[in-house]
Amino acid sequence: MSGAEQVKTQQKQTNCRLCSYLCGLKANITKGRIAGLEPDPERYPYDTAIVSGCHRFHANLEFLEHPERLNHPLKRVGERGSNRWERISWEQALDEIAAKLLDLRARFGGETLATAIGGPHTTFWPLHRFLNLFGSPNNVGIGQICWNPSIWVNSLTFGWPLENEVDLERTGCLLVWGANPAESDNSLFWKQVRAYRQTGKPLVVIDPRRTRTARLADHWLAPRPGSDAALGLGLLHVIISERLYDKHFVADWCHGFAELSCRVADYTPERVAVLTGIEADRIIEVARLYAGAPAASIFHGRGLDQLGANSMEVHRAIACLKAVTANIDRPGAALVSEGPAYLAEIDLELTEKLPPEQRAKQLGRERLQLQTYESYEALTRLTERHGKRLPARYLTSAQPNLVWRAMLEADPYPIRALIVSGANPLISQADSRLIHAALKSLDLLVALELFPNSTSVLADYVLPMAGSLERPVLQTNAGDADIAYGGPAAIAPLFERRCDFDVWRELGLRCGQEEHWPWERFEDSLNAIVTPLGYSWEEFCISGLHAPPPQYEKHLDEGRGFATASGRIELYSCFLERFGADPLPGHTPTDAADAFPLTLISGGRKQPYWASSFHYLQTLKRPNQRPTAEVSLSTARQCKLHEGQEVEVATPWGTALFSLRIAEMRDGVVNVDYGWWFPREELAEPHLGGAFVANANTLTTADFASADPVLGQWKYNNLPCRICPAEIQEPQCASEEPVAPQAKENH
Ligand SMILES: Nc1nc2c(c(=O)[nH]1)N[C@H]1C(S)=C(S)[C@@H](COP(=O)(O)OP(=O)(O)OC[C@H]3O[C@@H](n4cnc5c(=O)[nH]c(N)nc54)[C@H](O)[C@@H]3O)O[C@H]1N2
Ligand SMILES: Nc1nc2c(c(=O)[nH]1)N[C@H]1C(S)=C(S)[C@@H](COP(=O)(O)OP(=O)(O)OC[C@H]3O[C@@H](n4cnc5c(=O)[nH]c(N)nc54)[C@H](O)[C@@H]3O)O[C@H]1N2
Ligand code: SF4
Ligand SMILES: [Mo]
Repeated sequence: MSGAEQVKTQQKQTNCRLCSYLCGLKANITKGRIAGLEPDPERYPYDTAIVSGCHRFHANLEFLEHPERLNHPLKRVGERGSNRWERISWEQALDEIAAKLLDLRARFGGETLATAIGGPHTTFWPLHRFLNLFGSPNNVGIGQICWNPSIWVNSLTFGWPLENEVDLERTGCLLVWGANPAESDNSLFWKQVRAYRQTGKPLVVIDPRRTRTARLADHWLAPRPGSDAALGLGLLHVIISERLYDKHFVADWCHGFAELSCRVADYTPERVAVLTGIEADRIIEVARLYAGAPAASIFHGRGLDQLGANSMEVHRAIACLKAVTANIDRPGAALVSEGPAYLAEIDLELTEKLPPEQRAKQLGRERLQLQTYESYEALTRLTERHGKRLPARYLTSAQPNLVWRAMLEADPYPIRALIVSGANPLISQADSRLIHAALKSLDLLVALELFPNSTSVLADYVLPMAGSLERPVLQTNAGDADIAYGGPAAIAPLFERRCDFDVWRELGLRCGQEEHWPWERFEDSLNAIVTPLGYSWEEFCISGLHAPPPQYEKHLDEGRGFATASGRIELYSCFLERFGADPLPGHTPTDAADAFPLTLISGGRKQPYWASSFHYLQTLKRPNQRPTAEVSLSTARQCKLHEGQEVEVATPWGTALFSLRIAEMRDGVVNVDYGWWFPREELAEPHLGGAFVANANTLTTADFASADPVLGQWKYNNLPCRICPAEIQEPQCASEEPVAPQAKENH
């Protein structure tokens, strides 16, 4: 580098924001532009090889400057979905949206506005703050099928959520259950799992597919999808009947051991073998391994959160497994998290400002047992004994199917407006066709987005958001632990892009919420969040991490115990009983459907994509990567299908097309990729970027009537399906490059 160039180049700390790890980076900035990026060895994940080995890290600059990025506010000029827009100013966009919202609220009440969010792409408390102050209980999230079951279960069993991150150095046995960190993590945790395995300690992977994670294991159990709760009860049966549990810990700290023993008495290994398809001996072996280790851990994932009624059940069984073996709050075992020492999300989202009469309008509350404001408040009264409060946002989020139906049918009241932020519901929420009809019926649809997509093309206004490197980031684990990490933007947002915070604040100011938006800039609010820790946002950014060392056996502190009604770990849950749900873990068998003899898993993750994100990026394009449906060799033979063939997967709710891949997995199971659409194809109606071609969610439903009443839980896994050769169809391409799976070219 020449001397002149050195003067001009400035190095700045920043973070990658292309997944929720927020890896620490250093940006080399020349003339206000990022000339290059490198991993920062001083900050998470403290290992430059991990960041360099991440495909998405290398896509950051393409992501920042991609020609398709949204750079200016857009207003629809043609028919909804015609993809014809005019560029307008921010002032005009915000004034018009706020005026429309106020008009709709005057006519239909605050509940007429819904919001839709997705995974942790952005900071969501500003959205909730706006929505609560506006007076609506209608946020559609992904909580129910991503974390909520375990957050609810651990809170009502142990008095607060457990950390899912595992202390791999000190654990003596690791169960990875319904998760595939080889594809979904691919960062520090996956590296630690591999290092753990090299020590020779046992690794059990419970997954119908022999994933890369399962290939690392010395024990791979492949249950029938949806039978995990039965497996959990079977493991408990062995541990209790062989007296492998920790007698002292159970006597001192567990409530309802006799009732649990009674419940699991029927779940003999032989019976569980029939229910799960796993041999009885292997169930016994894993139970002994887990209970016999000095400290053992269970890491669980979305495979268990997306099973309808069985999601709560399996998490209840897992909580009981941890409790009876005393694998709680000890090194190498599950840790009861602390509450945040910084300004907690619950104090930022202002749920207490949502008036009781508006809470009462929560859809489906008469049927739901948990996932209501009433249950949330009852839980909070317990956790407050330990001075902790969970954010309400995901424990009360609306059941999506009821929201889409209220848009279409105005029943029980009309929902006329939707603001989508950090989500692509047409692709990632269940029942894409229903969602499509619902979005088309609205008076106002606004998308806060980085790239045009199948949802945003249906909007009235599209607002351009700042993304990775352009905005500061702070991840607070959804407010359930005393951990925070993040860092500053490398550069100011390009073009007219803005942070999500700015949009919610500006809308708030226009909707009479002035007194509740004291911070002018996003950074000011971040400063307020970290101030209780004793430093400023700028000082926080130096290490970018607040993670005090774990405290163990906190229940032993004078008079503390667990924050439950009994003060002990509730194997038998007084809380569930109070709300009319089964107080003990159980198992709900799946009904067989003759016309759909196979079982669908809709959404095993794959690198380098993240749900529907990143399909624009050339840096991430992999030769031959296409949306696939995977089956075992024997299932392929039975269905007379071969590798690479175009296949149609059908469920009672719809069909989608994939390329067939033969994989090592349970017979009779089909796993399809999720998140697929084709940004290079026609985005206007009716094609919508191929939103109905290879979209796993045309195969799913969140129908409330058949959802589990505890959380309103629907299924993405364990769905009835069939598979057959696809009719070859003509691709519908807007560009030269044909990419849909029907096309023979590779993606
Ligand atoms: N069939 C099936 N469906 C599933 C799942 C499954 O396993 N199977 N998994 C579910 C799970 S666990 C999840 S978390 C969801 C994920 O679903 P979503 O969270 O909806 O994920 P994406 O489809 O990637 O959409 C995220 C959108 O946010 C935009 N975005 C990124 N950063 C920002 C930002 O800073 N601000 C704003 N405003 N927008 C931003 C991206 O451009 C992208 O369009 O999908 C769920 N759906
Ligand atoms: N590359 C990539 N990484 C991601 C994402 C992404 O879209 N792409 N999404 C992010 C998000 S939103 C999340 S929530 C996490 C999820 O992280 P993970 O939970 O690790 O993700 P999945 O790949 O869905 O893993 C679930 C596993 O459960 C298995 N499974 C399915 N049904 C069952 C069942 O009935 N029983 C059992 N025991 N197993 C079952 C599936 O075969 C699959 O291997 O990943 C995050 N990371
Ligand atoms: S995409 Fe890769 S580099 Fe970026 S935060 Fe995630 S793991 Fe880190
Ligand atoms: Mo998720």
